[in-house]
This record gives sequence, structure tokens and C-alpha cells, in this order.
Amino acid sequence: MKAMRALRAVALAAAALLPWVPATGQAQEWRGWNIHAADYPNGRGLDRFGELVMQRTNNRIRMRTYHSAQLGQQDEAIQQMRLGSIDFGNFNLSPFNNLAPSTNVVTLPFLFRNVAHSHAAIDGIAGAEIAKDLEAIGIIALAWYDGGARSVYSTRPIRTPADMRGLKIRVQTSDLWIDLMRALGANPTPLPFGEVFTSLQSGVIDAAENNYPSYESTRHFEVARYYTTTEHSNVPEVLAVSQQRWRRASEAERNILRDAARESATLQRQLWAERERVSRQRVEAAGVTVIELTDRSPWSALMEPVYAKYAATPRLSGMVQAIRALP
Ligand code: BDP
Repeated sequence: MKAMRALRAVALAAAALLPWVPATGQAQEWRGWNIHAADYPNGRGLDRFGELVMQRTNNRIRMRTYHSAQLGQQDEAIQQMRLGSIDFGNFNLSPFNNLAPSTNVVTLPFLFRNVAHSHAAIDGIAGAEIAKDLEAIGIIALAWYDGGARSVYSTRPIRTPADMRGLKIRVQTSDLWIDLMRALGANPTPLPFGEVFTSLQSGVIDAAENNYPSYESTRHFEVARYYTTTEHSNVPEVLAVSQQRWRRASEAERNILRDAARESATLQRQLWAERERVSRQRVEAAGVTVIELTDRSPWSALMEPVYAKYAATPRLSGMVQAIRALP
């Protein structure tokens, strides 16, 4: 009897310890989050990440990505990553703006000159700072995906900042985005990505903003027929794992995860460039009016208050300067 009780106590103690034992031999299931469809560049990137990790750990880490927001919308998924109930995912950096200060810098309007400039920043100084802030909230950044140039689309034509006045526009959940749209005279409403289509349809909002691939893949173009190339933000995306998993991973597993993430980002960026072209062609073929802006200075001139508020600390304004100084 005594022996049995002792054995049980040992078994219970071992079970309590289990989550903290590095599971070197044991197979693990990791659940991944993706807001987009599986065939979207980000979905393909996540699937590649999963395949590489499985191959290189001899299936010790089994990766399964749940595409098309099956595990919830972005804000919920971020909370689940922090709690460790989602193990990895690809996120836009804007929903972190209120949680991780340095993500505001790369959301700032008209900061990047072009795609190469945004890659140089996020693969270097900006990425290093953001990774620190994300780690502080329980998220380990492994690589950076292309977030594309975001532009305004609406149920009515937008040509100048004056056309933005009173426009009910959907934004991601972020104070910076609210202030950015207010600085243009618009009336911003934070909404989950998955609610944009019906909100446009019912008139709850008149407009939203996103890159060509998201505008096309969500079919928002069917209800908001005018796309104005404001290209006001080029906020990058992160491929991340939960700190809970990371803590328990061995050094060899961490290296596998890091390398696989970088390789998946290379794929995502290649597919991204192609998808931007294809998506633009698709929406034009569907009769969307693309309003091309050649001079964005009347827009960027209104962004001073946003910089003043969101790049206010020496650390964040230093990041802005360092990014601007990049060749
Ligand atoms: C897309 C991003 C996605 C965001 C979405 C949005 O890839 O992560 O959730 O925009 O606007 O471009 O919510």
C-alpha cells in the first residue's frame, strides 16, 4: 500500500513536471494560426515552415497550420499565442501597436521609400528592436514576411485627402491607425478583418485599406469599387512562435526553427511580389477603378501629428532616424 502510494506520488510529480521537460524524443503537435487562405503567399510560407521543421526534427515536432482564421481573428490569436494555446503564426505588426511600442515605428505612414527599404529595416535595426518588444509579451519573432503597400479602397472615389473627410473607414485594432485616419479627416472604426466585407456591404463602413492581395482575396473589391494607390503604410508581418514552446525547445530545435522560418520568409516574399501583380490584374479585370496617385505629398504632409505622438520617445525617434538613414 505504502509503496503504491509512493509510486503514485512520483507519477503525479512527474506529470506536473511534464510540460517543462524538453521533449527530445517525444513527438509534439504544434498548432499554427493563419488569417489567410492556404494558397495565399503567407499560407504557402507557413506550410513551408511546417514542412521544414517536421523534416528536420524527424517529425518530432509536428506542425499543423489552421488556415483561413479557423482559430479566430487576429487579436484573439495574439492572446492565444501569449497564453501558449497557439504555437506559431504569421501576424501583421499593427495589431501589436498597443502592446509592443517599437511596432508603431514600422506602421508609421510614408516611412519606407520602397519594398527594398522596408526589407532592409525589418531585417536589420527595426526587426531587432521589435523582436525584443515581442519577446517581452511572450512572442518569439523568427522571420519577417512582406506586408505589402496598403492603400485606401472605398465605395466612392477618393482622389485627395479632402475626399477622406467623414469617410467611415475600417482600421486594424491600433491607436496609431485611428490617429492616422483622423489626421486625414476620416472617421475610423477598428474591426476584425473577417467583418470588413459585410460591414462594407451593409454600409457600416464606406472604406477600408489594404494591399492588393488582401483586397482581392477577400473579395472586398466586389463591394468597394474604387482603389486609390495611397500606399500610406508598408507595415511588415512577423512569423513567430510562442515563448512557451520556445522555452522548452533545445538549442538544436531553435536553430531548426530559425532557419526554417527564414527560408519560409524568402518563399513568401517571392510569392508576394507575384501575387501583388496578379491581384491587381484580377480586380481591374473585375471592373474596379484604380485611382493612381503620383504625388503623395498632400497626404504625407498631414502625418506630422502621428509622428509626433508615436515616435515620441528617444528610442522610437532614433529608430525612425536610423530607418530613414538606410541607403
Ligand atoms: C492583411 C494582413 C493581415 C491583417 C489584415 C487586416 O496580412 O494579417 O489581418 O491585413 O487588415 O494585409 O486586418
